[in-house]
Amino acid sequence: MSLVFNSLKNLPTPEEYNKRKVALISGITGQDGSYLTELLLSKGYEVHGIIRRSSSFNTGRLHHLYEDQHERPGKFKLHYGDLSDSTNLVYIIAQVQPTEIYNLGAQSHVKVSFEMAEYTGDVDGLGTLRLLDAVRTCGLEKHVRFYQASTSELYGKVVETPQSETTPFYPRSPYGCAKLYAYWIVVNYREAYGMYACNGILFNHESPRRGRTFVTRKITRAAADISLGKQACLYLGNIDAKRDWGHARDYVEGMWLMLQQPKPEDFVLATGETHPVREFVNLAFTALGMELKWSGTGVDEQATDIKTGKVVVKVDAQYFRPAEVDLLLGTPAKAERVLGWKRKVDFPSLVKEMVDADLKASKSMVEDQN
Ligand code: NDP
Ligand code: GDR
Repeated sequence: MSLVFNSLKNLPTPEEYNKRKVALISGITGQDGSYLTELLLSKGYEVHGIIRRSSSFNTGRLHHLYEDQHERPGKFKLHYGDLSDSTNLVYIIAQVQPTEIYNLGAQSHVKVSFEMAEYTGDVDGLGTLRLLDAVRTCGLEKHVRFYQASTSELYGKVVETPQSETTPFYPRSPYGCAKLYAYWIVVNYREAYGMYACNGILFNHESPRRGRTFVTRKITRAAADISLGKQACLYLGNIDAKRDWGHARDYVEGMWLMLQQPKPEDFVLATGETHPVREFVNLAFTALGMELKWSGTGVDEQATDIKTGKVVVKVDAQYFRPAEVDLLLGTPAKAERVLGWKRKVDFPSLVKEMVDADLKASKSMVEDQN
């Protein structure tokens, strides 16, 4: 702990401290972490990320940036750590002395959270508390600006639409419940200790870097593979669920804007549009020159490619969740008014960008195999 006490002795004044631009990101290896790192480096920040030790390679989304850092030494550094390890978090914060912390680290898969409820609560809920307390242990609570990756899953069961900063919460999964704790502990530390801490209540955001088990990426990868004859059929769960889908690159800009304001507040980032999973499926296959005809109902529903007569999508009950969030539709009105935030990518362009990227990747794998 001597590092912490040394860091306290050498602490600059708040003015000196905040002249520096040093960001610490948990969850840097994820979809949002990679886009946020690109944004912050482009703005001249020194960026530090917390990565988990893994027996397999987990820094693929950062590879291009890591290569670059040889050209910009000292601007980008990764530290081994975990949101379940308090001492490690204190050590990293004492070493880095960040001016901004973005807490993106989480077990972020809603369905998995039903199978790993305690772990999800520990990392997504208590992990946020550990990070906030690490800031206080280092004596930085009046210096650091803190962003919490809150989520539209807090709304869960529909109480009202569109969902805004004042809509009551009703989470529907262990993930949603863990994130609810994190949301309130951020509000509490802001009020109790005067910390600059914000919740970004972000609706679903996707990209070609989206994890492969989330529905959008699962669809675009499978559609690309099916169009090339590498896969026969895509199996999905509830295709009637509706989501408000934006592009991750637009949303990380909103995260940064939240930490540049005169006072800390919570903001929704959303598009103001909602679409069923089925519509995403139709658009993805259409982008690849296929046209789907749906038949059957419930778990017997399926889609046939009109041109070939082959069944290319089937509903499979194993992908249904014990409790579902049927409809998400947010309003970005406050973020647009206060932050000047505006999303740039619309829904059809998002689907197209993801399909094109997966088609290209799938084709290059075909060529590799030949
Ligand atoms: P990802 O699942 O792509 O990334 C999650 C990140 O958290 C990964 O870097 C992962 O590391 C890391 N992580 C997981 N467990 C731990 C742990 N125990 N300690 C430290 N790090 C850990 O998520 P996204 O980038 O999509 O989302 C970022 C954040 O925003 C998450 O908190 C998510 O819950 C939240 N969110 C996401 C939305 C979306 O639509 N994408 C919408 C609203 C909120 P590893 O690579 O090693 O697995
Ligand atoms: P979500 O994203 O649960 O909204 O959480 P996901 O893409 O997993 O599901 C969206 C909707 O699609 C339905 N669905 C399927 N989902 C998956 N993953 N796989 C399937 O085969 C499938 N078939 C249908 C789901 O039931 C659901 O209704 C994401 C995560 O990024 C969270 O971390 C984040 O907080 C929220 O978005 C906002």
